[in-house]
Amino acid sequence: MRNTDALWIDAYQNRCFESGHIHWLRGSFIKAEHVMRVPITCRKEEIMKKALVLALLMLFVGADSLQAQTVLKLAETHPKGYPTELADEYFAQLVTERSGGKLKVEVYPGNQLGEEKAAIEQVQLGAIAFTRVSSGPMAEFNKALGAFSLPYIFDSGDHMWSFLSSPDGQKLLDGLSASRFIGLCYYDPGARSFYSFKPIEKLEDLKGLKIRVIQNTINMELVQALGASATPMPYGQVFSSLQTHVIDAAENNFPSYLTANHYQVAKYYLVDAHQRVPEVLVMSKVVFDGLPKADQDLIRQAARDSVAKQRELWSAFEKEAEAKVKADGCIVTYVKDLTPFQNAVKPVFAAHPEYAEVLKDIAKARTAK
Ligand code: GTR
Repeated sequence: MRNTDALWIDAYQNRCFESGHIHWLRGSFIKAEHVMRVPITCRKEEIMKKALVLALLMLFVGADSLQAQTVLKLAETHPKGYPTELADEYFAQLVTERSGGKLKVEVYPGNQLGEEKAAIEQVQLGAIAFTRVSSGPMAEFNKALGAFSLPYIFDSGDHMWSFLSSPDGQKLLDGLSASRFIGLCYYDPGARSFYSFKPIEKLEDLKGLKIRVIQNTINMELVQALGASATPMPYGQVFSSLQTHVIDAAENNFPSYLTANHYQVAKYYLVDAHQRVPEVLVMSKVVFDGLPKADQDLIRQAARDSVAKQRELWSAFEKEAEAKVKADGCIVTYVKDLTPFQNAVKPVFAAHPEYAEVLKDIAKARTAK
């Protein structure tokens, strides 16, 4: 036997061993010319087998899942079907489609990944890629965003969007990178107002109430300035706290009041629209920095493109939610003259001279086209 024959036998044994056909060799001398043929037969079988396995895999799991995919999680407080959640889904769909399936954004609604503060912390660390949250809790991580919690600073949704869409609004979003976030876009938050199971129809009715707030300094000061006491707590605990009278009141927009079922236990809603605290879609800077530039651009663009969708969904659902709670018997009172409220909160502004510049920009946006 020549050396080359021995090599062939070796190769043949190895292949057949791997494919479970070693018994073919036992006790028999294989001539070189046979060996030359046999391994080819054996390889063919293997190739056929592998092709069959691959075809079955494609059939059952789809060709997409066989390519390398980066899965990015997105944490959302609201339940499935809420306007911000639908916007997250739309954003996720754009990212998946535009990346040809290379990037996959998975949306986790209903606090599955934790309450907002915990989700923000995990995004900052890079354990979660994205979260859609209110800029209220974000202010604890990036002080500049606290400006949005100041009361009565926007006259209307149009005024707010005029600011958010301006370079000054973009500057606040971009400033998030200093706190290890990428501010991707703003979503519409509607207007926040107070509600309680006690009748509230005017400023004096708020006096002495224990009101739940989103945890941040300005919210605490705001509620105190109105003569009430502030109880910061996560969103997910508000319903049971109202039900068991741990708190007397809370404050939010009509869609949250409805979908979190607060309207069932706190029937009095006083429309003072004290805040419009923009929703933000943020990404972990650690995760963002680890992606190729093309993917970073794709994500930024998909987020920008999801804004119109969210605003459209929001505007329809805000009206629907208001009508639903009224139909359910909630007593909704609209404040006619905000002056006493605005006067009462003056100390909050006095305590925060650091927001003077941004307040000028916000005032400027009032008249901007
Ligand atoms: C909602 C907001 C949520 C959450 C909640 C709250 O309006 O969309 O992200 O911040 O308020 O009061 O905690």
